[in-house]
Amino acid sequence: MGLRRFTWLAASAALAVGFVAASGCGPQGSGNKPVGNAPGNAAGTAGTGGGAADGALLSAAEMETAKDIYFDRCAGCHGVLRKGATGPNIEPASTKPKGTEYLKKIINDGTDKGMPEWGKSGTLNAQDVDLMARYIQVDPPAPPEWSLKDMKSSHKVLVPVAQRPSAPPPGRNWQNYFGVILRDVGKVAIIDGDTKKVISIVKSGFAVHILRTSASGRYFYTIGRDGRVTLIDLWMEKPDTVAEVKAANDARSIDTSKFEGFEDKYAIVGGYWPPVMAVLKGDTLEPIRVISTSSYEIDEGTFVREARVAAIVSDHHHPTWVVNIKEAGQIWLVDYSKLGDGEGTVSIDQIRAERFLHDGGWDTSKRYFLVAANARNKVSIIDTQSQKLVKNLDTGGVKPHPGRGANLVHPQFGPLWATGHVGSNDVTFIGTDPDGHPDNAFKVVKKVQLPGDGGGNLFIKTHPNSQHIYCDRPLHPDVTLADSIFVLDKNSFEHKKTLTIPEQFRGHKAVHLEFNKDGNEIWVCAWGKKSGTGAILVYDDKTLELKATITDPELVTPTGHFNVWNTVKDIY
Ligand code: DHE
Repeated sequence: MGLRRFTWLAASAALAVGFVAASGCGPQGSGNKPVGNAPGNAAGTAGTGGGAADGALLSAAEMETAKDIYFDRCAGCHGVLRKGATGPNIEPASTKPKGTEYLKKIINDGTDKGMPEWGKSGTLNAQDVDLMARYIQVDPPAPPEWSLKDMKSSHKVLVPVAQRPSAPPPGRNWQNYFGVILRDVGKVAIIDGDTKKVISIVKSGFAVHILRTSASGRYFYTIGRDGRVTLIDLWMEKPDTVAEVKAANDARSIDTSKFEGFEDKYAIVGGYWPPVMAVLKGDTLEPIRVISTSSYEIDEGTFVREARVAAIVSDHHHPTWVVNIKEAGQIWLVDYSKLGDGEGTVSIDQIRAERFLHDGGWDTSKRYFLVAANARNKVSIIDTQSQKLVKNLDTGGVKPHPGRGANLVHPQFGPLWATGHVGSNDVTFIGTDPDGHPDNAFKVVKKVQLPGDGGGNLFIKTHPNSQHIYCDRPLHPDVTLADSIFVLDKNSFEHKKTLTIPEQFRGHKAVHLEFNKDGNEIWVCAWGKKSGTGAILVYDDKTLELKATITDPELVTPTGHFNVWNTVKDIY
């Protein structure tokens, strides 16, 4: 399964193997010590783990492979400790009663609730599927920690601030650059949105998840699934990495300080493992503060070690970051105004919201933040001015997944924010203007269905200059839906057109949507396999016709793309 991104604790691996060695079961002398109970052994005599329900064994080598596959493919939804979040709890107590054959079927075929079809899609082969079905019946090994000291020792400034350009590249509309994630090759492409030319390919962390910009727009920050952050300077003639740091072992989110007076000063990384917020200096990535997010969940007050950081957004009106603590169900407003060089104070206001927070974005006014608690079918809405929860709103769909959502001003309903769903074909529109449209505020004012059964939607996007709302469906098992984009009319909400991707990219997933700076082009990633190249498809927002296809031998597995201007201003 490729390189190991996660250096698991030798001690934990040894422990896992040691448990079996102590239990004295399984084939011996092969050099690969078995993990799990041999048939006939009383399962669970040491801990809840052991072998699979039907006694299948994992050798030490299989254990290593399985840990890497689990980290790459499963941990995001189920958690490294397997207690569940977007996906269900898959600790041995839940998985063992189901048995290996049943688990293989789920891993191979996926489910209509959003579990990908890992086997059918060709991502995992039959051997891997079998291995993972057995692995999730064994106790999860302890994942490694990552301290501020570790972060500091991984930190590198490749181009000192004084040696960087003092002005933007002449003659370039750099605020219309796009940063494109090339997921499986650990790179990011910088594309000039005007010329549609790839101007730079920059190395990044493993399977970069998102890009965000500094408040000035000059820097792109990338966050890899391995917690590696790279800082890309867009003022260079050929944009390149100027600093890097590994801020966690597993991460998904990053943002920067956008409040007046703090532009480009700080970046904040959200760790999945360890579950932390790490604050970095904005122009060098020097780590200056780390704060654990392990906490007590809001349902019953149980301590959650793996309380991970999901979405982070930067408040434009206050010196705060809005940090979503997934498993705890809390939204933290983190005030960085007194942090200084890391020695000062960070104050945190904790808002009880809903468990399993995932992704979300601002309303048009940037006062309200709306985030999906996807495993609860809810959107939590907070007011960043009063620092209070407004509502946990049932979306009426299954597993809301907005990305950052889509904002529009409807002639009848006023300002609305919209989300699609992974588990159903609903697109839900929520009123966000309590002053101007109090009757609609924070209610579902409209729900429309995308064509065809099932969900599979991940991202939804619009722009103030556009009359359209665009929805992808990359997780839909039907390839003809997964490679299409669905366009809704902003006023009537009607499904206006389905954009099909060009013939040579059929079967690629059409994923993630982003407008150019002027809001007259919508860009879509055609996400194929690592063995081939993908593309960026540019559609004209007025005519809904394909306007350009950006290809390049290096454009492999594009999964997300971010326009500088729209990311700085949080336009979506
Ligand atoms: Fe994402 C956003 C987590 C799978 C592409 N994804 C996010 C955010 C989180 C998250 C918490 C919000 C970040 C923010 O705003 O600060 N994503 C996760 C997962 O835990 C999950 C379900 C499983 C995993 O192991 O990572 C997951 N995500 C995926 C994918 O499979 C996608 C399609 C491709 C990939 O990277 O593997 C994918 N996620 C994205 C993208 C965004 C994102 C492109 C940014 C959306 C935006 O417009 O801002």
